[in-house]
Amino acid sequence: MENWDLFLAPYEQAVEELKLKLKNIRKEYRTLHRHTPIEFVTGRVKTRESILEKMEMREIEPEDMLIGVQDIAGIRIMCQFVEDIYEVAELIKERTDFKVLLIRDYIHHHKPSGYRSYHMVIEYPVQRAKNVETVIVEVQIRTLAMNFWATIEHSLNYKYQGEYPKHILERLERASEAAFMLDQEMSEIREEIREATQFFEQRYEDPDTAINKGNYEVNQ
Ligand code: 0O2
Ligand code: 0O2
Repeated sequence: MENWDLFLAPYEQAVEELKLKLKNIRKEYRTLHRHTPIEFVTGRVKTRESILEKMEMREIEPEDMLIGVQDIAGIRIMCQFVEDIYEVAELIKERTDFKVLLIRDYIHHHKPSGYRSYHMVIEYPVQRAKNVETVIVEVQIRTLAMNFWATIEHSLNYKYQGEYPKHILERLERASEAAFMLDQEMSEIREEIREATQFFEQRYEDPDTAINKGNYEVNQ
């Protein structure tokens, strides 16, 4: 690769644009006083070093880089509830500004590590100064509990490089199940949580209508 900055530029642009578009979905739901399936969005572009490291680890030849490393651009969408993940996935499938290439559902089929998340690989056209460059972006959709587990496991992985001692592996498995159970418990009471969130958001934005006119009952 001769010029990495030039190569990575459309990926940077794709991440910025997608973050903005997804954050606007959140805004739209909030304006309508509806429960938003998107809690928050983050994004990153892999560094040159990280791309080369992944290629070396997986023995990917330079000419296969674009097929072998599908997460050069990565978007992560965090949701409150598991049900929200599938709602966001539907919103993404219906969009006309990009195309979904493949889906990996690590929620129904979690990874042996205990990793749970819903991955979509999309093809996103980036309008450059004089041409359109279509880039591949990996979108990970997960609950806050799944994100908590994955973040901790990812940090530990730096130390152990996947070769966990038995006691840590067991704890990680147990923690993954605990996170899954937490999601299930939260799903059971999600209607109540949604109503409470909407009430407080409305009170914050519009104190007169929410409190003085007793709007607390409206969403029930
Ligand atoms: P807000 O108003 O906080 O919602 P940048 O690359 O700096 O231009 P950004 O979006 O600032 O882009 O950074 P990044 O790292 O991609 O995304 C971080 C966003 O995720 C920030 O939101 C954080 O507030 C939000 N975030 C991170 N962790 C949490 C969390 O645990 N809970 C919640 N609710 N949000 C979190 P913004 O974009 O600054 O906007
Ligand atoms: P980063 O920047 O560190 O997040 P394959 O495994 O071949 O089926 P591939 O290409 O690895 O497919 O894609 P996969 O597994 O669908 O998604 C890769 C990304 O998912 C990883 O990116 C992680 O972000 C996340 N991920 C997958 N498995 C795990 C896991 O066991 N633990 C954690 N914490 N995250 C996981 P990278 O490459 O690690 O990049």
